[in-house]
Amino acid sequence: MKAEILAALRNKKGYVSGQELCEHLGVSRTAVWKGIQKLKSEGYQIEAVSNKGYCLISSPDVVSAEELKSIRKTVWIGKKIVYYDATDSTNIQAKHLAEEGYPHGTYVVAGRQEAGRGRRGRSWESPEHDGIFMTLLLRPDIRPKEAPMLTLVAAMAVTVAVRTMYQLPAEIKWPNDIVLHGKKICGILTEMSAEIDSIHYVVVGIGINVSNQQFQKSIAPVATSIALEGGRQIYRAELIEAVWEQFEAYYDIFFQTRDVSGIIEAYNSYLVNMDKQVRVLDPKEPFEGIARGINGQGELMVETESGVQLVSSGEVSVRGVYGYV
Ligand code: BT5
Repeated sequence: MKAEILAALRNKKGYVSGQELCEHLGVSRTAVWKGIQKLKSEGYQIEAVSNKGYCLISSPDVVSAEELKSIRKTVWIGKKIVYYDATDSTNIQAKHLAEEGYPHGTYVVAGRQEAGRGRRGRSWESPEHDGIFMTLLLRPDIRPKEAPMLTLVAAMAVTVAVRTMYQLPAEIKWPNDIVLHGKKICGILTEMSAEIDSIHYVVVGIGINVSNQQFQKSIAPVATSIALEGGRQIYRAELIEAVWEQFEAYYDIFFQTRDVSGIIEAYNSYLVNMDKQVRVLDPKEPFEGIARGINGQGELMVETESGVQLVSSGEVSVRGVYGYV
């Protein structure tokens, strides 16, 4: 009910009469009034004027399923949204939901994570209210070797959403970090359940530092948040919606060819490593070279003395020769 009232208030500029709300939602005036009181108690500023009705003046920075549903503009992402105030990891929860049969496009979002995860057993700092912690469940008809490219699709979505909403120069550090002014604001963790040639499901986890003012000592030199880099008043729900809208757009392009050939140019234009000397932390053997952008398979092309090496994502990290980027 709250989500429907919110959506109705948002869809109409100016006032919506109580009568209109009752008819639109098919409920009594008392039910509408109760819904409005509940929203007010959660921090929504709603003005009520006799003979005119209700008007939404401002929304608090809440992330709840109701809030997200009321601003949803996506086509297939978020038909089902599962919200937790706190959970271990949204990737873990998304995998449980996948096993229970939840559909393609479902996403999980949490107020905080108690065991937020990075790649290769690393952890993701996930303090309450300061960040976005969410995971999208996909059941794509693609081959397992194509799934890591979804990390690149997600990186494009976050980068473009942050640039558009806050006019900040977000860049991509291949394959799974988004950086602002050289420090990390976002990490992406893509995991899948698959057989040799078919995928059961993929989960794409995205963590974004939104209003963090500080970080634990160990990551402070390389981590930052949108607020610390000058982002205006941030409503996490709006940013979540913007990321998913962009994700749908880039996913469509990806899905047409089952590769990232359609986004190479845009991706490379945001690539922080482009034409820079990088150190590739390959678990087998680290090496250095100059990053020359991605190819259609999402591999980073690194020019070395012995020729161009193609680095596939997954486990590998890339560093600047003098630091993090
Ligand atoms: C990542 O791994 O960057 C992937 C992070 C994905 C997090 C999301 S949150 C929603 C979903 N649910 C999860 O449980 N995970 C996903 P990796 O490239 O391995 O980087 C991890 C490293 O980043 C850590 O070892 C730290 O050095 C650093 N780090 C940890 N927390 C950070 C933070 N909040 N901001 C910036 N850097 C951080």
